[in-house]
Amino acid sequence: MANMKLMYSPTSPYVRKVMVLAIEAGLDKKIDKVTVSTTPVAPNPAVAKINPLVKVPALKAEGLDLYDSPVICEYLDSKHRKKKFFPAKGKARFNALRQQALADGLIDAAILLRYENTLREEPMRSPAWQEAQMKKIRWALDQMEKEAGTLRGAPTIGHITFACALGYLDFRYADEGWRKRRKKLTAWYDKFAQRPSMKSTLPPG
Ligand SMILES: N[C@@H](CCC(=O)N[C@@H](CS)C(=O)NCC(=O)O)C(=O)O
Repeated sequence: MANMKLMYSPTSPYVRKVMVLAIEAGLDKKIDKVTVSTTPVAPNPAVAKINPLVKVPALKAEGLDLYDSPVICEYLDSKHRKKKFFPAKGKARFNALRQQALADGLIDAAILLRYENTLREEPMRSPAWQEAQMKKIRWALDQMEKEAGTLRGAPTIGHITFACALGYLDFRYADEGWRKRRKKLTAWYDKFAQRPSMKSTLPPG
């Protein structure tokens, strides 16, 4: 298989999901990373060529243009012979997909909030809207704490997405102190974060 081309940003938690899975699967050497910057107010034409939604990650592989992170992760999972990160069927599969959706949803709220705080002009910002996004983050965290005791065994896409979401909160929302009153999730994350795939994809700074 020829090398794949990944539209990449070192600060994107969705890109991090893709890279963590690629490293865990032993596929990272097959990925050429193209570092790009793209935001809703400054869409990057090079990203638009692959993903009309102009978001990263976007992957070019075997003549396919692939986005978004769940699709790219599932594609990569189909390209290795180790234990799969997407369970093949049954409850295990749908639980892992739901956990991915839960943690992706947390990231979505965190990113929207960051765009509001950094890209939208001050007079247009809405405290009620900001608070609503923050509530989603906290509710998602509470659910993740409830599930932390079940996160054992070989990592799934659910585990990887939980970890990337929590890593993003450490990176951009350290003041939120998500670890407070979430002891099980903290213990699970602190261990998972020691994996080489997590350590080598830490966002800069
Ligand atoms: N659902 C997408 C979300 C991707 C996303 O929002 N990426 C951000 C960077 S962290 C982005 O490219 N934003 C640019 C924009 O929203 O225009 C995924 O899972 O890949």
